[in-house]
Amino acid sequence: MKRFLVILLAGMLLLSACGPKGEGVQAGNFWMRSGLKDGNSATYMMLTNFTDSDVALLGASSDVAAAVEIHLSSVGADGTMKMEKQDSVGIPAGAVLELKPGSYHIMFIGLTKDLAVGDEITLTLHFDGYDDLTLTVPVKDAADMGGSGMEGMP
Ligand SMILES: [Cu+2]
Repeated sequence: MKRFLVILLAGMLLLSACGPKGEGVQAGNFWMRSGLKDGNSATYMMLTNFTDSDVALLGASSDVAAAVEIHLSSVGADGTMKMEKQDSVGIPAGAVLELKPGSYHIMFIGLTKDLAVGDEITLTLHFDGYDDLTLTVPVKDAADMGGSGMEGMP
């Protein structure tokens, strides 16, 4: 049994050394909140980890903002909404991470141009040990995306 475990472990190390398995991490239902030049905005999506290893989202980049960060919104003890930058977010093997208003989101700080409904932006996601994922994200009206109750809040 012990020998079997050692072989299993060695096999897992070998697989992880060979890079992504299966379909990697896939993004779905992605959209971006409209915004104005020099203002902020956010992108939301569903990230599915199709691998049998935990994967960490380490960050994102885009040329439509001065800075792009992973944030987590939460309601503080005083009832106000706050956002905290995340250095990484883990997606367990086979699990789905939902980035949505009031929770995790990709924050765009200092937009380089106005983003109106119907525009598209390019966003690249960076993962720990897995290939980057580049998305063409449509800009949508948050009110059409079920954002009620969270108006203006990423
Ligand atoms: Cu934020």
